[in-house]
Amino acid sequence: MKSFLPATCSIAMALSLASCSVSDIKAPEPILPVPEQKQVEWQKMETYAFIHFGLNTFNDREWGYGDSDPSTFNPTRLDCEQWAQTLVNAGMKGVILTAKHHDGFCLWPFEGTDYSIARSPYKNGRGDIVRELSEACKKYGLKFAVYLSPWDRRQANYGTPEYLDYFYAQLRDLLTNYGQVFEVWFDGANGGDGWYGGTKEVRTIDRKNYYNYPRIYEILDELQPQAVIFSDGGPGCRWVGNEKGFAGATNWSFLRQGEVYPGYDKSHELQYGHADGNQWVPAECDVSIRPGWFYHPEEDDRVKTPEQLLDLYYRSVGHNGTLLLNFPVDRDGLIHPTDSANAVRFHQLVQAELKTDLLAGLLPEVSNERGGKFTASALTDGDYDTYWATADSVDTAEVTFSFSAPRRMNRMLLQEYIPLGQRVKSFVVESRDGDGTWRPVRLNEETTTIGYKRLLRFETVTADAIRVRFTESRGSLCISTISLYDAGEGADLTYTVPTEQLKSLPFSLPLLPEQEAAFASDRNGQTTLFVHADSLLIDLGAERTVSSFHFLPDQGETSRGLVSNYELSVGPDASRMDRVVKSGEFSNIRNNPVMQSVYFTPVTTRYLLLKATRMVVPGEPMGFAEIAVQ
Ligand code: FUL
Repeated sequence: MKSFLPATCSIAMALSLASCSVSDIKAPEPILPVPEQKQVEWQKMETYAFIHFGLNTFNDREWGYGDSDPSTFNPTRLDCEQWAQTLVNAGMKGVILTAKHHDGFCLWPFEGTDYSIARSPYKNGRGDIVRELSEACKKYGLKFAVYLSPWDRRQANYGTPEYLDYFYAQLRDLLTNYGQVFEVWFDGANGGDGWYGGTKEVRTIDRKNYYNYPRIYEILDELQPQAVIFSDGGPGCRWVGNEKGFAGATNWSFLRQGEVYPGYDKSHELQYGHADGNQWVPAECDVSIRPGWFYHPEEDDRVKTPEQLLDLYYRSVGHNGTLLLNFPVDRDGLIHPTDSANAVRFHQLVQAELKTDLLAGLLPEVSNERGGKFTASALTDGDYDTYWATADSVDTAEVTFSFSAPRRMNRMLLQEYIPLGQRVKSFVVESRDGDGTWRPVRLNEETTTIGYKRLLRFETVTADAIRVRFTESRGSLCISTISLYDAGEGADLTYTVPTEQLKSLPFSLPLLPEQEAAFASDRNGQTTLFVHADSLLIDLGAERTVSSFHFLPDQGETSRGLVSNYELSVGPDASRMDRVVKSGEFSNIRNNPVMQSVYFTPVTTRYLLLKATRMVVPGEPMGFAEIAVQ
């Protein structure tokens, strides 16, 4: 181990080191923006759960229109302790409950409406699921939080200033009567149409200004100052720009203040943050364990596998974000056994892969050290709040760990000390061969930002030394932790999401060139058929009895050609497609372009016609990665 002089000691002091005590050496100055303490605490939670539950659960909907009858809400075995226990076993540190989703139905007996649990058969109208879950959380040591949809498709006065009083009253009720919450979740979605007191119309609001967010922040600061506020652009934490559960490998915890609001048209930027941002707004990666956010029985065999969840963990928590994993509670009022088993197994996999830190307690050799308590030993002491820092003028450095004998390794964990800002812009990890040559480890993503936590999966190497070269930073380095693991045999597997195995009756698309039409039936989700018209004709070749239509939207990074509202018709020949079997919306397709299904009363027909009555982006061709008729 080389010895380095603390950079802040003058040469004169160095001559008599005794006069330069540990406490003389000051911490680096923060580099703005920096997090509030509550944002640091929030980030340390790493994984927490979402629960989507409500009238939608019983009406097979993703976005209730606001007209489902409260008497359909009838979970007969509901047990919030089962939820809490499952979540603890899955390693979750907290849970966010959809107290009210877009349909306006309240899971607590809010007095301002008759559209609540008080009007349901559940506990004869005396139930309160917000209370039941908040109490179960206390019992099982979970933090609790609420989702309250600003959009309300039930309320007659939605869109007027009076609705805001109603919304603020809901917020006050939730934040006054159910104990502390760690987060408040404001959904940016606003599809426009709804029941709205029976008017059944489209209402557009100014998504940036209508809700008067500054007023909402005041209410929150008054009632629950410790809560982190989620919305597309923060201010407490931000949406990651997708509902697939991952952030970019390059991920800054900053946004340019005031630029991002619900409906921001460059939401793909949110995966990466704004490198030049001036506000600390870290990313939260939300994803459902099933394709939909609410429970649908036909998704019972499409629950994400433990391996898929593990992959998401590396790309969310391991990409400087948090993982918000949704559990669609089922119609009994329980977390479904498959979801529970997969989530618990996922947690076990994380623990198994990152079990034994090969660097624990090792003292690395560093090319620069600030000195004082900011020494290299802080990197491996297991304490996030101690960190190794370089001198003020030093923004590149090397950290080398040597082993007495070669070791197998394939995972690395790095953490910056974020109370002083996010600094690292690029780094390289290299291992040393038996012949003394340094080679970069092989991985399939860039090594740029670190932030609160960065996890790397790299091809297994057996090496007698490993080093990290920090090659670019916004200032001196402040690194809290470096850990190294051998995730075991099979750790080199690259986890890919299997293409959906969709069964279908044979069909052809008579009005389209054969080669392009094939994209919709090649069972390769990466190829998409684009139809430059507002309808798609499907020919089953002969009369068949059918009862459902399915399609996977375009799966590109920004999905194109998303159909938002549709009409599905059948008819005896292609020129007489006049019997509409179903019409409706593909709820939430913009943010979550998963498989879409339309079920209808069985009908015998040779042709089906899907008409797009509204596109998410008007004027785009309709996109179909896969189609199936059953
Ligand atoms: C979206 C909503 O529209 C979905 O229904 C779901 O609640 C998801 C978490 O956020 O924007």
